[in-house]
Amino acid sequence: MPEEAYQPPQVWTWDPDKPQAFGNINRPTAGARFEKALPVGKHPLQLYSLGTPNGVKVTIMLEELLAKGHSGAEYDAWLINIGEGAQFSSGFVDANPNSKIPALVDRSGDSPVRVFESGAILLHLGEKFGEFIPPGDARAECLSWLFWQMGSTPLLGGGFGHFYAYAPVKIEYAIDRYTMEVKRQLDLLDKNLASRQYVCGDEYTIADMAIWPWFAGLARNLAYQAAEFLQVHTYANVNRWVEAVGERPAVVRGQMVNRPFGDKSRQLHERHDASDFELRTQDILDPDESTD
Ligand SMILES: N[C@@H](CCC(=O)N[C@@H](CS)C(=O)NCC(=O)O)C(=O)O
Repeated sequence: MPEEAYQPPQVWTWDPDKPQAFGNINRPTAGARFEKALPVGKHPLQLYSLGTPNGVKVTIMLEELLAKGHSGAEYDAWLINIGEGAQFSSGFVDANPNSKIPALVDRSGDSPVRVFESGAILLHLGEKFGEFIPPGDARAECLSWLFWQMGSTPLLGGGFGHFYAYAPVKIEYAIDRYTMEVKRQLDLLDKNLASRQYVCGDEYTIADMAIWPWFAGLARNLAYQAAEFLQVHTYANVNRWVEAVGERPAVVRGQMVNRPFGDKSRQLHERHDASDFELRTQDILDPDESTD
């Protein structure tokens, strides 16, 4: 391995002028950077999010609950543009002190309850409506895969995706390290899905909703344009599951919510009513530019 030029100093200091992907928003401190309240709509659930894999998990769950007839799952979805730093407003930090989407405020009770971390939001909603978390022994399997996702995909996104697609320099050591881990994750999922229809068994659960957006992104070459590099097509069971889950109408709708990029007919920046999917997509609201 070539000798590295960089030698870490005794004490790290932040240099905001160093080239860094997402350098305009990243700082080594937490907390609000400006005063701004969050908007509040008419529904019991208020979601503050963006259509990234972590955001999409929750909109899929809400659309699945509504498809099952749970009117209490009606929600207002507000767009949080993380590229512009909207996650650092005082209102958002009140909803999620970690300043990352998604954040949910459940206003169905006497006082608002904030829930942050997508896994916690899926659990909160699953328990609240008694759906998509199987009872008995299967519950432990479901929660195990849910928490597997929480622990594993930061290595996919923050590790592999960052160094393969975003870092200003291509570092072979970092790309090798995280590629090895992502291919291991793909192989693990593929082996797991060899004997079951869904991640936890033959029932579709919150674990599928958590894991699917990340691995569907890889399989469909939407995440980091790395499908060929990772040879994702060779994981046949993963691809079969990606297709099956992706055909669910709630999954199709969930991916449209809070999505400010891609095909305009698939972009629903804010969602306040079921009719918005037909009436308020960007190709209708902003017809002048037909694509991106
Ligand atoms: N573990 C968190 C991860 C959330 C997360 O990383 N969100 C990203 C977008 S996918 C974000 O908001 N990033 C903004 C930032 O880091 O400033 C979860 O599952 O909710």
